Amino acid sequence: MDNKMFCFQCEQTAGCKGCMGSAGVCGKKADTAALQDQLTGALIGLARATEGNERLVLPSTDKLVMEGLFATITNVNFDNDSISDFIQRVEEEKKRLVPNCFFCASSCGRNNDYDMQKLWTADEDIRSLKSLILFGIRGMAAYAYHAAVLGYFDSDVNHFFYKALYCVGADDWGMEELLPIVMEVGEVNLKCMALLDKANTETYGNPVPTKVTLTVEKGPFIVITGHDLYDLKQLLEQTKDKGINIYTHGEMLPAHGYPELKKYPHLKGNFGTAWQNQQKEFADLPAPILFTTNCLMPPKAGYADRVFTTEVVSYPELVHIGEDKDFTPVIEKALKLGGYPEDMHFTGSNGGDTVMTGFGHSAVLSAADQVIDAVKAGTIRHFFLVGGCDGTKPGRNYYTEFVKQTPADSVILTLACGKYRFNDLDLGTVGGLPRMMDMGQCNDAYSAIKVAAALAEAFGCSVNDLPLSMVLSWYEQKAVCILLTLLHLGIQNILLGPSLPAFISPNVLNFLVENYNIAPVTTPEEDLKKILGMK
Ligand code: SF4
Ligand code: SF3
Repeated sequence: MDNKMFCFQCEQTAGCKGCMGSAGVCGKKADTAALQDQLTGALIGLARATEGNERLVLPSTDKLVMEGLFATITNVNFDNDSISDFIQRVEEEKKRLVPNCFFCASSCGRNNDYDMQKLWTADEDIRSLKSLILFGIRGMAAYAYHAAVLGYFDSDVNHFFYKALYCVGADDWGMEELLPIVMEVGEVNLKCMALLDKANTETYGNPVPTKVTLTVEKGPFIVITGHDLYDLKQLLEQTKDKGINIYTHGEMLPAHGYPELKKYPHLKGNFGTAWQNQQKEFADLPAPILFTTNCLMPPKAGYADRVFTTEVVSYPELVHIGEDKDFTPVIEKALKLGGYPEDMHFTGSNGGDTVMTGFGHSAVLSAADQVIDAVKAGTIRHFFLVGGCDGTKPGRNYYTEFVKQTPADSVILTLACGKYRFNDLDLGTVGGLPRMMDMGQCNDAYSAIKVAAALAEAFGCSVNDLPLSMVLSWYEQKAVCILLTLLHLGIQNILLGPSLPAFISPNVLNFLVENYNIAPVTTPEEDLKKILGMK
């Protein structure tokens, strides 16, 4: 194969090694991959230029860094023009920070952009640790961005982006120097997720348990997908009293639980299953689809004229909604397409026609006494956190089977888009609580952490001693920063699937196994036997 590109940042990377041909498995072309590398190298140059110039760093500099990192996440931005524009903005910002470097006759190279080839061809352990840092901060940048659009910032989080980028570009750093930075990604991401949780709950209220229909009513409608609640809010406002209904898709589903969003009567339900089914599910949709973040797959010609992007999401030829958030083109498209002539009854992956969401930390902890009593009485024997991303690999059926096979005296906490494999199952109740509770988007891993910490406190033990097991699925880079946060918190015995990241070298894996007992998933039967026999 012609090595035109190198990218191994997501779970579906070619041959579990790396996408190296003329396009990646996700559809990212080699020239786009090269531009994304150039953008990352420019961001490292910018981070270098902030050294000693901290007082010149503006909120707009921080925002640019977040956007630049966010734009390189899997399934976000496939548009060369848009990425070139980011590169130019980063170069201009660098020029503002270190103007003299651009006219220096004998450049010292200290503020140069970084050549990412050096990273991809580095010693495998160094490449592995730097990948954990880089992919982790890409995921974290998305969370910081969602908080920032709601007016929430954390200077520690913002500063860390520069520090981490600087480390990625440090060619003389060894494992001893890089390992602490890897763990720091997890630590700072905890702060970042706390910030986003604060931003979301202070702006839209604490989520409440909510039943969401999968039926799409007749008449014009818009499907909105991705993670950005601010975009949903603007869309709900702009479609008020226009006879247009709004349906969530993918990671937007948990929006139904937020009081300030669910109050809109035209926020009707959820359309579709997990992101990897979009090319099939959008094919005949008589409605526009608005992408606010990942996961965007290259749209098929049959429906591309109905797909709109906003924020840092971009795809050549698609209409992009800019910062003014004027959704008129989306609204006009919805009215023109007209929706279904009659109500359409869709079902989830297992035939269910509704799903539940809204079990954030506030809702779960308000039932803390009930939970503790049920555990003490032996009514609840075990908690499983089955969370993370979805993807195309057939092996991901593991998660459906795992959930189906969990015993009736256990509780399933879930989050992120992997839950579409089982969230329409009716698992009944235990100890007066629903057996399955959807805590929200991937960033709501923060809720799971809060609940686990509260249970540990109530039982006077560590999280590792709770009857709680984490069975995680990963796909893109947000999963990387969440995993690092769990490791930072000292959480052990995590089961990770459907396969381990290609960027984890054997030595780094050994470190993770020895210190955290992290293990790949095997079969639901074996893993359940191991877990329930273990505690
Ligand atoms: Fe391949 Fe994933 Fe990179 Fe896309 S994001 S090119 S699928 S490794
Ligand atoms: Fe899903 Fe793409 Fe990761 Fe936010 S939306 S979890 S895969």
